[in-house]
Amino acid sequence: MAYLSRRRFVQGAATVAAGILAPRSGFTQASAPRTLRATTRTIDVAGRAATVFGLLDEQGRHGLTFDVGDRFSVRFENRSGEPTLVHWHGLTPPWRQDGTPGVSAPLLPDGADSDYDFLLARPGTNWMHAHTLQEQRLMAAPLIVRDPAERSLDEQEVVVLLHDFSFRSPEELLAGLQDGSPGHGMMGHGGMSPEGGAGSGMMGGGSRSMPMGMGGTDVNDIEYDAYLANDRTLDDPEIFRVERGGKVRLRLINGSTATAYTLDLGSLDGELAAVDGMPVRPVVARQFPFAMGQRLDIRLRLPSEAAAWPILALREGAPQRTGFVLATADAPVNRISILADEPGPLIGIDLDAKLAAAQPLAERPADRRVGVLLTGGMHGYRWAMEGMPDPQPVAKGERVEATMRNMSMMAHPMHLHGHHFQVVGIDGRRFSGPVRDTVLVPPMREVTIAFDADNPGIWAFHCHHLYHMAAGMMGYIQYDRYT
Ligand SMILES: [Cu+2]
Repeated sequence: MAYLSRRRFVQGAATVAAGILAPRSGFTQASAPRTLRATTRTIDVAGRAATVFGLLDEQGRHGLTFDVGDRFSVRFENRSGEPTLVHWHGLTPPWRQDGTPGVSAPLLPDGADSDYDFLLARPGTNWMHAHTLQEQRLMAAPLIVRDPAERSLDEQEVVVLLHDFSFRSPEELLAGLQDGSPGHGMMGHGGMSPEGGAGSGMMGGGSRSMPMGMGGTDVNDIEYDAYLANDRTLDDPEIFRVERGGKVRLRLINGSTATAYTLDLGSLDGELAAVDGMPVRPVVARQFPFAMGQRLDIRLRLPSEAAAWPILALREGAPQRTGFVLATADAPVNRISILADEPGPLIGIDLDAKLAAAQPLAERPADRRVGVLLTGGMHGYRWAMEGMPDPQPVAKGERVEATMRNMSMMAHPMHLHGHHFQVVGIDGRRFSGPVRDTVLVPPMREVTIAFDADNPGIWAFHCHHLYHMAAGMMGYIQYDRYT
């Protein structure tokens, strides 16, 4: 997919830079360029030092926070020691600024900078991550676009990014999946050392690495060393101090590369306000399915007593869990085990089937229908999107509908870059579902999404399971005119 000559990219970058230097009298917000630095850092994972990447702002905070209406005026400094590029997951920039290496731009060399400048037209809980195996090594951070109108709600914002962590390199994990040999890629449940995990990594019954879920579907294909919430394991969690009776807005990001969860609020009722940063008609529940790449915005009204409320993420089909704690100033926080008594629930699309977008797409017949078969399996670890040309042509102004039928035994969280889509069909049943950017397609199920082709370019359309993507479950849509 070598779409861009180096020369054209340089010209594009010069245009962006000129835009930053141009008079900004038309802008309502003065927006001095922000700095985002890709770097390395050391975190402690279960008592062992781990070197991971970081994406830090000028003040050393993870990720970036803006107000809607700001410009995403950012100088990205790659000081990570490796070539990289970062994708703004949930934003809809001009395509050259999408951060998909080999498509929107080449990888940025270590030591180089790259400038970005576009309008942030929508609020939302988004995130940023390398569109490479570096995502596994925590090249990922929150990217929050606040709505200033919501400040009057007096909510405490709690931003948490989940991650699945391995002491092994992602290259080793992928190679292990592809050759399927014991001790590569997969580790034993609870095993904290590669040596200890190698032998016990095989699940009983010889089903290679995966626990088999109900109905014979495959759930997890990598056993990780730890599951993190803001870099912390559940036995040493981040504790957010909250007020009795206070209002909290959880902004949760599943930045895991290959792990889905059920978000479990325990005794608290949560009002789901947005999925993937896009508002939904509120739904109240205590548990929410949470696939890779997705975000959940959940509003809580805390009880008036002094207490601690663990918010857990239960690993799908396995007992591991991660999370964080909301606690009033005087409340003791009990130690929480990283293992539950039971495996976490399998997740599906029941929640999506119940959701309705607060701002649905306009009713309109499709101008173009695309059919995609999601195929593959553990044998040889090859995954694919079939039945769709690569790239799939679209034209500006079209309403496009894509029907994805999962012919494999694993669920696939499917992500389209550069657009938000509405879920408009599940197994042939039409409805006006949520608007989002990543939707889970469970095994042997069919999901139809609709989007308006309003952002010319070449855009990735892929599974957000990092290793499925790396092993072939990646396609593109390409506008007929996009320069
Ligand atoms: Cu997948």
